[in-house]
Amino acid sequence: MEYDFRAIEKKWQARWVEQKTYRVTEDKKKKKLYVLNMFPYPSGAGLHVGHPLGYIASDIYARFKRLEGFNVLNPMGYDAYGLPAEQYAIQTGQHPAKTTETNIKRYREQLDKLGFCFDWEREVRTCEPNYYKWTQWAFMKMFGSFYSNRSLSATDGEDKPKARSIDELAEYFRLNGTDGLDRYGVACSEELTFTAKEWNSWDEKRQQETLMNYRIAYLGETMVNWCAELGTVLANDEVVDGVSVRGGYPVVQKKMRQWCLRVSAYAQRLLDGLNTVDWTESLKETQKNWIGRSEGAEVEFRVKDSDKSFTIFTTRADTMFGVTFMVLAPESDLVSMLTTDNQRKEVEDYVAYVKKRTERDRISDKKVTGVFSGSYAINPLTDEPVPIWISEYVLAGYGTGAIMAVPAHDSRDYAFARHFGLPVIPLIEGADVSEESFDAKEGIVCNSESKKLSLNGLTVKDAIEKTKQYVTEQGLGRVKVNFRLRDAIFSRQRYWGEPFPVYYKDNMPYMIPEECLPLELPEIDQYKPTEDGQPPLGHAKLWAWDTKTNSVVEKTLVDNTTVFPLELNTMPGFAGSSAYYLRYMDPKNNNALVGKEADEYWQNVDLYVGGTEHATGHLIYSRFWNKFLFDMGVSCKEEPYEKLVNQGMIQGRSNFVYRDNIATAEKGHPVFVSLNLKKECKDVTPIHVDVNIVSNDVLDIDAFKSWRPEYSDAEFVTENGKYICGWAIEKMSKSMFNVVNPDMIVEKYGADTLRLYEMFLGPVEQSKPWDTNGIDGCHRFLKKLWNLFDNAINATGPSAATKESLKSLHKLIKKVTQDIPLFSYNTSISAFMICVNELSQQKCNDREVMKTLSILIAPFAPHIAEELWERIGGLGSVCDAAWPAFDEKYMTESSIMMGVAFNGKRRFEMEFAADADNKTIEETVKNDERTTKYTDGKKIVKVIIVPKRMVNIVLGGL
Ligand code: ANZ
Repeated sequence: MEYDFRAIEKKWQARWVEQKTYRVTEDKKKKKLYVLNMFPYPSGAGLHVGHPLGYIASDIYARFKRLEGFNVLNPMGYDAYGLPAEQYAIQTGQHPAKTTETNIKRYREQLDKLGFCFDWEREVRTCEPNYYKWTQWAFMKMFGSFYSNRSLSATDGEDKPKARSIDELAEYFRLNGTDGLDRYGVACSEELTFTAKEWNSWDEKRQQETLMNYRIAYLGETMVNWCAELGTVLANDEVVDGVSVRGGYPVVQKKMRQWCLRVSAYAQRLLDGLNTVDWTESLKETQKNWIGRSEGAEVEFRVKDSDKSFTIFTTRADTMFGVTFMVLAPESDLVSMLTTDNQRKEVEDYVAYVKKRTERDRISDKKVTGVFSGSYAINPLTDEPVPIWISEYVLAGYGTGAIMAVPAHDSRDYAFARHFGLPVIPLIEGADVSEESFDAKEGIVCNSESKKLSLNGLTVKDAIEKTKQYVTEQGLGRVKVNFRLRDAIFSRQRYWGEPFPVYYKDNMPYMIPEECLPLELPEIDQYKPTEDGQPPLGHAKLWAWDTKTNSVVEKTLVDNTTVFPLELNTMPGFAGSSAYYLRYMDPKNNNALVGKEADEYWQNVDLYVGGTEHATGHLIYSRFWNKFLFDMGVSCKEEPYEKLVNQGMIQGRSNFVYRDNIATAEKGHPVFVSLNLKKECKDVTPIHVDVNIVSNDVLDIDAFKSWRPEYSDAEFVTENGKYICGWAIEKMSKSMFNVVNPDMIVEKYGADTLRLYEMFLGPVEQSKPWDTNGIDGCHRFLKKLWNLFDNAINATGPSAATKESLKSLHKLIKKVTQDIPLFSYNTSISAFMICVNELSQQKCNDREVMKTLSILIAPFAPHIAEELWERIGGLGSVCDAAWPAFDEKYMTESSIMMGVAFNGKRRFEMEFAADADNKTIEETVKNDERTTKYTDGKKIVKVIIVPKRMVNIVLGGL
């Protein structure tokens, strides 16, 4: 029988649906295992062969674990909100829901063809109300919470850093104001001080505004790239040189009130959690850098001839003797406070210049800019005045937005001092102060002595400690840990995202009642911002909240007494992807994001597979989100993803044709020369050709002509009748015409071949080029496997596995069982190829061997495995079989073959027991008839035995 992969794959895909083979329920009798792929954004282009790489890798693992007896959850869904659908809507008027639906359908068809073991009953789509209800719900809980290191109720004794109800904080303010609050480590945007009396005298609005400073989801003033002409906020990469990429309109930095999430409160826990998960070191390092923990000190500097002072953050308190100027961030409130009248004009011009620069420009640009404020600060250790400057290299959002500058030991300060002619005081003995030699962490401190403190002779480390201690004792400052991790801006001026469950009363936000969730995204007729610069939801007619009926009503009814305007921003892309793994555990639950039972059973994700592009954004936000839900008692594990594997990228293998420009000009029509002829041409231009009309680097000329009609009259100079294309490895992209669609491969070779081949290309984590040319090898292997079974099925009479066959099989069991947990699939596949070759040579037709073989191949090539399993007499689905155990006894050799040589000439072979000793071997050889023949009466002088290989008999004379 032929290997008819098309019929087989169709049959089993239908059978799996019909029999609900991949449906999974919480089964307490079995151990759980949760495998998760980063869910896709369903783009219009569909899947290319690079996309399924991770899905195949995790599918193999999921199937393997199921065979090992685990109850495996392997769900799939769609990250369905996003910009491309919205942009398409702006261009064409097509509702993004429609585009998204069409794209999802296409994805699903493509995914279904690849034979994944997804439980589609658990599918989630982030744009569906019954899903985003829980995104809105979590946001509401964050609004209702603050974060502190300890509980504020003294009797409680609870001591854990976590999110707590904002009511607890309001109650504290009622009783104490902010008095004593610093003992609890309460996270906030700004340190506030007020008394209980003040708090109690404030109206609701003032109290609400104050609480906003502490909420985990809060409205905060943040800097955005504002483009007045486009009426919208732009992302950093939409702005170049102070103008919008689209339209070239001016963009300025503007403070805007936006929803933010206090991710920074969780910085330490996000850092600590990395010690408990099984991720690669490089990924952990990326996260650590992003979180950016930095231990230092905050020190107060007085302003000369003034009662004002300001605080700076430094990690090098030891360098205070080398301070020759101070620098403020241009956005800092200190700027207007410290600028003298003489300098005001110059400072204002400078601040206006910086407003046009994005933070990215400011960090990456090496240009030195700045302006003197006119004021001086007093160095608290030397009592000497130093000038206060303003410069964009100090960022407003980090530390205190003000620094002490030590040009001898910091390269940015050095560049600044050189540019503006400020002094440089070296502080390390023998250190050469130049731009290249700032790293003085190992040196001995000098030039650091005053009446107050002496650091001379100390190491840098000791000097830092001594200074910190002095500063703290003298009340000049305090030890401070800073994190680079910022709060996340959570508002987007877009349509296609989750609406906020928020209405505004007297300009303050209020949540709609929890039982009214979800608040559904309203219909609008235009997807652009409004004329007056409101986000697209400004176009919605039915978008106001009636507090009497608790329902959405016409905007015209807003009276600001019972009917209020609803929030016009929507949530960003990462909102829906932050807790989706929890929803898969219990996707249909209408009463909770995830029910207790499901959560306690599935716990968290055992294996998470996805791309490195999510190493910071998604993985930070979703870990934060999960920790918050953990604090709320919703998720039972602090860390959502135990093990994480990043699959590599599949690069494209592009093909080229070569235009001979001279011949083209001479003949008046395009002339293309084959690859190996091009060296004879003086002037050739390589032109990308669609890889789908090239096979084994041979061009389908007719297909090329119809693909590019402008070349329909072209002449092709071939080699042996073939036009050979050149090739190169490039990014897989439409513009390089090297995108390989998996549908075509499936059509031609079948999904099992595609699955095997993607894994055979190389280690899962590595990036590697796609090369369709190699796929035949994998396909041939499956045919060979098929034939092996075919022979066994057609064989008549009883059969028993030979020792060799059992050895081949058990070698394979051992290899595959070891390789799969290491994601070393390419080596597993090589082992399969070797084993199938051996079994074919051995003419093995033992049914038990075949049965085991079909179980082993099932994770990799599930369709053919099912078919073979059924044909060989397996019961039910091969998915429910048990993974075979390998037995060492089949692998040890019971006997060995050794060559027998006479005077170095190999004459014949003999079999010995594997454990035979040299004496037995020598005796057996001597007694063999053939030995008598080859000795031919000569004397045996010596017998040399090379263990397990050779017996050499040295003969003497007669
Ligand atoms: C004096 C000094 C001397 C510094 C020296 C460094 C080296 P990390 O490790 O990233 O926390 N700094 C503080 N706030 C800043 C801001 N808002 N924008 C730009 N720079 C800022 O870096 C902390 C150091 O970066 C601080 O220590 C401060 O410069 C600077 F030899 O103070 B340092």
